[in-house]
Amino acid sequence: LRQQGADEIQNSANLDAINQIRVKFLGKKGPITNVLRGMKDLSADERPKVGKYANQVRDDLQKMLEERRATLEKQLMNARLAKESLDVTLPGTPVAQGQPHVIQQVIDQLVDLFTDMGYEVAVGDEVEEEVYNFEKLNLPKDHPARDMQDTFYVTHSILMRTQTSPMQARMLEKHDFSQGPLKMISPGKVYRRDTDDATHSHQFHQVEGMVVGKHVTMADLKGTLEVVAQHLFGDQLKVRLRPSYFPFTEPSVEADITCFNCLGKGCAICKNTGWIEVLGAGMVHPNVLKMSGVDPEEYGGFAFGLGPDRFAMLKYGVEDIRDFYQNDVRFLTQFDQKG
Ligand code: FA5
Repeated sequence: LRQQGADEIQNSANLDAINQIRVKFLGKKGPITNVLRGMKDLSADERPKVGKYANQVRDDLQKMLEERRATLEKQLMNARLAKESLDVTLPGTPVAQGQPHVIQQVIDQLVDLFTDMGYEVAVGDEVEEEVYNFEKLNLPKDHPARDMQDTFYVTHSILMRTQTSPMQARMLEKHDFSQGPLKMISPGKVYRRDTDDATHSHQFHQVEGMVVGKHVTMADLKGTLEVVAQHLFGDQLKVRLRPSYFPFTEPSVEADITCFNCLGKGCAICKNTGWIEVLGAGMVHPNVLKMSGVDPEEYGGFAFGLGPDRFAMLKYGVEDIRDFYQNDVRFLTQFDQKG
């Protein structure tokens, strides 16, 4: 019986077979149980001998069953490990990495430049009160210059800001001039009911800049703009100021930079003029200072508003502003900082 059990155990192929063998040999209806049950019919002499032997066979079979079970389990585990093993030497699948949008890259460059020059960065809200977007910038209701910036209204007194200039009024109101001049830039999105075309978008970006203190002059404005242009486009570029009109600056100017493409010689980008218009600026209007509680007799300064979308177009030779807003990764990854 022991030999038969041993053979069957040795040949068992899986855990199910082991269980069946256990039931067959050691179960309630199995031969060993039978022998032990029949002990009462044996003589007192035979009983201990038969009992001892039967117990021995049962223990041996039990031990063999356990050993076989352990072996089979180990084989099973090894097979599973082999199947599930990872080849750590396989090259990985490259994961596409994001990057700042090209316009954000231009804004970041400007913010870095100005913070290096001691400007603070003030970020305003895209949803703005009408008084800050217009009235406090010397643009009373019914002023014809409001037509220059066709506006999306949210309610009758709340609007999507048409420019970052409201931050001029907000910062003038907040600034403590006894602590020194106000030097700030304010980048952000603005909205206008412009019809989209190659150089206009209904949503675009501006970077506002303002310096107000004692003895700030137009020469400071020109010098500052020169630094900006040269930082973005190269050392040879010059800035030219042309008279213009904004209600919140007097005098007002528009700034042109030497065409970075032909360096003033004349090409298609600058329509053969050698110059490209990049921003509006001027000396802060005394009315704007007064309305924000700053004495124009004592303090004065300059402000400018530039369009980083247009800067990015110039810098990278992008011919249509709408390309920036279509989120085509094939277009956007061209401006990968890493590449
Ligand atoms: C203004 O918005 C004034 N707030 C700028 C200013 C600030 C003047 C401080 C004086 C002092 P303007 O409407 O020209 O100005 O816009 C400024 C710049 O924004 C333009 O030079 C241009 O680069 C950009 N811009 C204007 N409209 C659009 C548009 N629809 N799409 C893309 N860029 C635009």
